[in-house]
Amino acid sequence: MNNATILKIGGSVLTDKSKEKTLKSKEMGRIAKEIASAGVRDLVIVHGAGSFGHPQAKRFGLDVPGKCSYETVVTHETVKELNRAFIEKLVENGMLTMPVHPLSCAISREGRVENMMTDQIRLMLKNGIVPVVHGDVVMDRGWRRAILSGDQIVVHLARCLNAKMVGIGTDVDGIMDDDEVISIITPKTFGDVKRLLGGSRDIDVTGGMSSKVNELVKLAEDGIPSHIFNASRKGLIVDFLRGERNFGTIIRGD
Ligand code: IP8
Repeated sequence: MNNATILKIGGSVLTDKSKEKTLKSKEMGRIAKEIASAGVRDLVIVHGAGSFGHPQAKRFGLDVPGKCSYETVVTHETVKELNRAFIEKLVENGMLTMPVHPLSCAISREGRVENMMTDQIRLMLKNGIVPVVHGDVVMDRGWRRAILSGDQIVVHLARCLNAKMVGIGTDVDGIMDDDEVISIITPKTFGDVKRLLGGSRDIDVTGGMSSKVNELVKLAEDGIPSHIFNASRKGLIVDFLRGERNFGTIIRGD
């Protein structure tokens, strides 16, 4: 398979990260409508956890190695609530979607994804279904349990499915140099860009923009380009899905 498009919608786009477990319902509806209206085949959606995972993971200490407690389950169930809410909106807009929960099909080693079953995702795509995956708590070989970010999942799936394009919908216009969006980053220019990358304004146990771009540059080195853009701006998700590339930041090989 090399036709898959992977679209990540950040948790800060779907939820209010300043208030625990708070959906941006109208935004979620608008985003679902945009995705549905683009009508692309072989689409995999991945979403972040936002206020349905980060504050809980921080409070329960899940961002550092430790035992598998009841709180681990609570955090997983909380991200699942967000996943269900998003799927409902996608279904309301006529999309055939199915949830994929990484806790049940992925494992990590010291916080890095080690293995994720993807046969079910391939079969979903073959049957015209859009899998909706998310950042999650997973069982970890070294740390017992770990937080696996949607960004790591995006990169892993992109490699497994040999994706043709990866879109990262965030709440910023791309990678910024002062007020200017950097339109292209390559492995060669990444060194200069690193100093501009910060963490996250809100609680974020998985590292914010810096770790995101790091992962995407490695993906670009393997020949899979990605596109960081502002999914909070109306119309850009449709534009991305229809192949327009004249906005945001493209990360590609040389
Ligand atoms: O928002 C984090 O996923 P992300 C998952 O994609 C949890 O980094 C449970 C905090």
